[in-house]
Amino acid sequence: MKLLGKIISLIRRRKITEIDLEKVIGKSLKGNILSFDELMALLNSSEERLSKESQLIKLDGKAVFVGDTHGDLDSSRQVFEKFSTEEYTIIFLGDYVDRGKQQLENANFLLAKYLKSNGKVVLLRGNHESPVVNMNYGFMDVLYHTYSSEWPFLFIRYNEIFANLPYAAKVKKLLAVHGGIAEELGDLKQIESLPKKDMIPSNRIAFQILWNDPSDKVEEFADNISRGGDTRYYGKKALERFLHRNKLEGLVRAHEAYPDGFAWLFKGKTSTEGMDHILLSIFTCRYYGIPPTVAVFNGNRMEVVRL
Ligand SMILES: [Mn+2]
Repeated sequence: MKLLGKIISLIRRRKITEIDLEKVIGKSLKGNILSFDELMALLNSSEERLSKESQLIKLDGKAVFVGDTHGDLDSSRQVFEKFSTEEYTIIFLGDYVDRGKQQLENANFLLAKYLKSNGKVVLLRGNHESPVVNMNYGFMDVLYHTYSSEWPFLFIRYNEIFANLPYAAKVKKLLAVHGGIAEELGDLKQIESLPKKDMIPSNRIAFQILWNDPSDKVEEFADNISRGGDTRYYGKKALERFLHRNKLEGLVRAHEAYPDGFAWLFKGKTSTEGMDHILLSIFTCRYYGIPPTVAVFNGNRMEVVRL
């Protein structure tokens, strides 16, 4: 009966939504752990908002693109110190948990900033925002060591929230995703109709958007030998065709830590100043021995900036 009572109490707490976002942000920045009820309120409120987001966020104006942060709270904090949400929409390209030192703090900080921001903070989904990945690369362990017997419930709950994160953002003629384009993806409308709450994810297009890598050794698509599974490489021809069909000019993605913190791939013309390639890869986590880097788009010009 004791266990049943506990389960009922946990289920009831799925309804708590009253939250002090400043307190969550302050605690996260100090590395303090949120109480179970604070955390439930944060996750419940996040789910309520995220479940209503389109899978493809459409934006105009200035934007900052932030690559993988993987528990690097310092980088996430620095982004907000350097770039104001009054001027920019800040688009995080996924992979908030696993690997780094402050995974819980980073995820909670970003969710709170998202809730506070009225659309000026966008959190896209990465391949690590899925239980099949974050049970193996650190996040589940962090929950286990932080929340004692409540950890399995929280592990599911976080992943329920992650499964509501959108897959793509469009800023003028640029598209932003975590990994890249997918083999069966022709039209942007297919992104808009991707299922929400797809935890694994089981949808093939969603899966490849999160996992695929660009390669200049491939023209169209090929097996991604470095990642395996059903992941693919995509080449310049495939990307050009996709961009052209959707009246786009470039792709901004993360997912790979290039030595400089960024890489330009696939030479080609765009109307964006500073952009003579059609793909920009960006990475923002300092734990890979690379300089954490973001991409700043002022509406006409793209610039790569180190944090
Ligand atoms: Mn990734």
